[in-house]
Amino acid sequence: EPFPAFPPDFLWGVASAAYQVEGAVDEDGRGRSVWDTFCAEPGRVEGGDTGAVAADHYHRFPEDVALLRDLGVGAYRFSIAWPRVVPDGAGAVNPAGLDFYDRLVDELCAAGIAPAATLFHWDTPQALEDAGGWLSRDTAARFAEYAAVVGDRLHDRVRMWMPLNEPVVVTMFGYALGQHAPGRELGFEALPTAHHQLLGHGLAVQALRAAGCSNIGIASNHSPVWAASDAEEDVSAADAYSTLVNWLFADPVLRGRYPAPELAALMPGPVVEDLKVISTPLDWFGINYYQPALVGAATEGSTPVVEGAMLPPGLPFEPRPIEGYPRTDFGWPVVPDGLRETVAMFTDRYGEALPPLYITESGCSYHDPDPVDGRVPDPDRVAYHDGHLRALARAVADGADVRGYFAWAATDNFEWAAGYRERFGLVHVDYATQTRTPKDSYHWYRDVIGRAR
Ligand code: GCO
Repeated sequence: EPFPAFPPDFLWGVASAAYQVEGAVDEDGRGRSVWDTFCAEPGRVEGGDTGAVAADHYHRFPEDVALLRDLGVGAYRFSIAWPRVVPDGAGAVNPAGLDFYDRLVDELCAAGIAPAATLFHWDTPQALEDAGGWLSRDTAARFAEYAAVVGDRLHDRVRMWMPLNEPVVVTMFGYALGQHAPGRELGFEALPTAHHQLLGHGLAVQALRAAGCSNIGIASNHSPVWAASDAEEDVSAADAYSTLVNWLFADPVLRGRYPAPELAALMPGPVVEDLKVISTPLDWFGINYYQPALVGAATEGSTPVVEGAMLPPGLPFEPRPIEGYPRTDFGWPVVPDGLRETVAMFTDRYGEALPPLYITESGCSYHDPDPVDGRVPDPDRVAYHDGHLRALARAVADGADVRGYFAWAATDNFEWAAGYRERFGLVHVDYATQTRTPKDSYHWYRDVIGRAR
């Protein structure tokens, strides 16, 4: 099958996040974030790895932008570290922190690449966490203040804005299960962090608009939830799971309501009024997709686990392993059609209320060989993106309005609790020397982009 055609103005991009690539955690007045704290706690991150140096992007961004220019991407999705800009999360702004993003954005513009900025990719300022973090309603207001500061400085050059990245992961892994910073294990008591992030999102959208920013969306991760069987209890378990991981976050933004009254009832504050803010219309909606979920009814005596985290007891559902597909070296099943299915699930559910979509992330980790003669063969990564782009083309052919695809990730980087073992980049990073080597997937993606032009 020949590689499919995409609409002529389709946006080809790559993505990254501040804590995963920047390093320089103690430089130029950056405050501490919850990830600095989490990484310092023994046993939290594989191999004791931390983001203290990461891919040293803070110092090497000109080299990284040059690689992006040669790749030919139309846009680069990066995140702004809140603790660089507002070190304590509230109060004084750190001019040196803002200056860094100013330089990065200028470098991108000079390379003809549209800057696409995420405001929160999980690095909550530690001082705010100490005051309750996303369990506290105040954090939403502080987030909007920070958004206003960034918007004021960069509105003239940043072309796409995303206040939040993957709020479900922060709630589930950060506060409910404890696999991510801040490492809380609150179970369902973590639900207020969903509401407060969503409120922060809505307030930040308004603050960005007021600062003159346009083209505002969200990067939210979603996946089809397959029922383990046709049995009624499995189907309703899968529905319950999808309600929690998909619709709890998308419905408030796109419909201005929670997917179930039982969930709305668990949310703090003036929920009905907040939902008006949360559903402030967006210019587009961004989906991060990695893998589907397979879910069945809870079985007696089992201990359901999601990505290494034990779920609290008493849940009506349990995730099951997906068999019959290849797996990445991270152990994730490779299911390209799940991307088409995810897009279809959004178009079906929201119809006319759905703004244009972007795929704000998709990617895979393979434990690539070290470079030899300037080459890193990564055929499985090429196959991953090839398969997912073909699936996306089917979604577009079915009528979905998808405007772009951001491969995760530009370079190898710090993969959260998995540390540096997992490599998602199109560009290999030798962490001992910080040498960058474009992998075969980089050259493949450059050809795809080149042909599409
Ligand atoms: C994100 C992502 C990235 C991860 C990627 C691979 O959630 O936006 O978590 O930060 O590195 O998804 O796990």
